[in-house]
Amino acid sequence: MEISALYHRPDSEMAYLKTKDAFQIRLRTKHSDVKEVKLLYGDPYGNKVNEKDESTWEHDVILMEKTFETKYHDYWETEVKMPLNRLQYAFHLVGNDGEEILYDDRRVMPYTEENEDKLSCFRMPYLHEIDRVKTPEWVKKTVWYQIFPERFANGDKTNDPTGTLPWGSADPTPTNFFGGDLKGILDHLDYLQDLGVNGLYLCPIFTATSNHKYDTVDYFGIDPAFGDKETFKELVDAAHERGMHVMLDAVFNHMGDFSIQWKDVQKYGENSRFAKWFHINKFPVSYDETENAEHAKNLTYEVFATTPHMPKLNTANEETAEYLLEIAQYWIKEFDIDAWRLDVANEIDHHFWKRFYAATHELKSDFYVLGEVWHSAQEWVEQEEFDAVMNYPFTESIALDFVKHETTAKEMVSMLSEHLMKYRDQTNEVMLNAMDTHDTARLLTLCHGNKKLQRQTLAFMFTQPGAPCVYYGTEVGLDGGFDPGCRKCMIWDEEKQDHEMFAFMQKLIKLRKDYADIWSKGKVEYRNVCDETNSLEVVRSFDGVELHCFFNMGEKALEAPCFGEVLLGQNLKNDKVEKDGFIIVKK
Ligand code: ARE
Ligand code: CA
Repeated sequence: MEISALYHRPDSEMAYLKTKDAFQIRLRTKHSDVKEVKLLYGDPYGNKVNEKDESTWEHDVILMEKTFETKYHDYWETEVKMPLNRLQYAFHLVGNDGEEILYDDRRVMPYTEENEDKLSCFRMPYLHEIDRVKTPEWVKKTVWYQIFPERFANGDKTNDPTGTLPWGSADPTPTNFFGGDLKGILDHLDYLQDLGVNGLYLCPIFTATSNHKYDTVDYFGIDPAFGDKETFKELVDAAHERGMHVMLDAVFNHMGDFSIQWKDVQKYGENSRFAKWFHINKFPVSYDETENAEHAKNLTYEVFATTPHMPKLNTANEETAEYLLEIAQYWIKEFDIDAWRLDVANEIDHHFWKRFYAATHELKSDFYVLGEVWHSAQEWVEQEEFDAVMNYPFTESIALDFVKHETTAKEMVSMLSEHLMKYRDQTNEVMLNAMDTHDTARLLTLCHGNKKLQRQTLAFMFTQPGAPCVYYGTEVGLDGGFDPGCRKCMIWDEEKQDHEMFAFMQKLIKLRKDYADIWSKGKVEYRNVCDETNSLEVVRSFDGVELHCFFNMGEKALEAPCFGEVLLGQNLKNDKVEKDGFIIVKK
């Protein structure tokens, strides 16, 4: 047995309170190396002295289930309910080579009955509910719709900035405007309700100079080109009436260089009352228009990426932190928003995010905090900083096989499984899954216009743990390359809308909401994964119901009916679909 591949860590995603009385334990072993794993578990104070005056540990034994297999590892899981809120445990493994071992907190021993009484167990000293990672239930039933406000709908021409172009009259550029605003969103809530989405994720709406508003000038103001606070209040209230939640975009890593704070620093240098608000290397601050990595090295102050227009905020400075925390609370107290998406979240200090999480949850206990992190993010979600992150590593793995064919079905399943095992179940359940966003090329363009492939890929994503997010316009056939190409004006001309795609998305979203518990909380199994045909079956099961979904990602398979296509047919009769694609099995 490959003992060096064994991995377990208590009080992490490997051993945690899943619900207030169910304790989840995972063990990692080398792939295809171990035949059986038993968990020995019990009360740390469960030792008894037997008639021979020997101390024996009274414990229970439970067989662990192999739930995920990846290219290099197998994952074994079990759930234990403890009469007392404390637990110690160890693993008894049987290798395919017949070797039997005990694996505990300190060592590996050959398995013998005597050694069972010599265990130095892994320990969860006390399972405090207050320590449990909790995530908001409503997010598990949410299908998000991401809106780039400048390009969704122009509901009020009186607020159009100078130079606004006629809607959809030109390709988007980093600097042009088409007049999208909050009124445009408000006017189309019925449309969104008809589509079926129940979560609105808005890109930044506060006063800023660019068309994307990530260069904030005033966090307490609605950008005049987007409307005013009355309209925003009306929008949030109308969304709530429709059972929709509202998530705003908090851009706290940097401010725009037209902000009064940065203007003051430029004018007064180190005597500015905001001198400590930023990461300044040298006074006076100066920049020229060049935006390149080489230039960034010589900047007198730190910026987002390499753009001198986004000076980086010093969130470790008390006054700055208090200012940002006031903003975080203001939009909850005054407008009742339900969630914040945190821009460039991974580049702001953990200390600030802990304060931010506390400040938001002080006002709403089920508030949702979503970090924009494009890589593994255990350190933020395992403590009270983020509830989840934008699940790019997960969705990019899907695209690697489905869309780019750069990897095989088995490789994709390995990456998806590895990713799921990085997080507690309750965190996976509230991740935000998007095949495309305002920062990536649109899925339809990545599929080279192949709508069948696009539908299959979206359908697959909708069967996974995590709240799906539809990027505006996907449902009507909007395409587009990398930023700014992915920010085209929404298509409102019914003649130009893809109505078949709209109907498909409506059914996919309805299916997701009809079986919300299974998709979000259900057990995940990837079965019949076949590299030759590039196909697989996803089985999701919860509370006695199993959903079997079949996917073909191969070239020829695009002709075969698949889960995505079946949805169009909607042949779900008597628990059995006539066509290959989607079968409901009730135990
Ligand atoms: C745009 C162009 C740039 C150009 C710049 C010129 O994309 O190529 O240099 O304009 O001004 C906002 C605007 C963008 C703008 C950017 C800079 O929306 O249009 O860029 O400001 O002015 C990384 C970060 C991630 C960040 C992306 C963009 O980790 O946090 O880069 N995403 C957020 C927002 C953006 C926003 C900003 C940050 C700035 O979502 O919309 O940009 O507030 C890999 C890496 C990731 C990387 C990702 C995308 O996957 O792993 O770390 O994300 O690629 O590049
Ligand atoms: Ca407008």
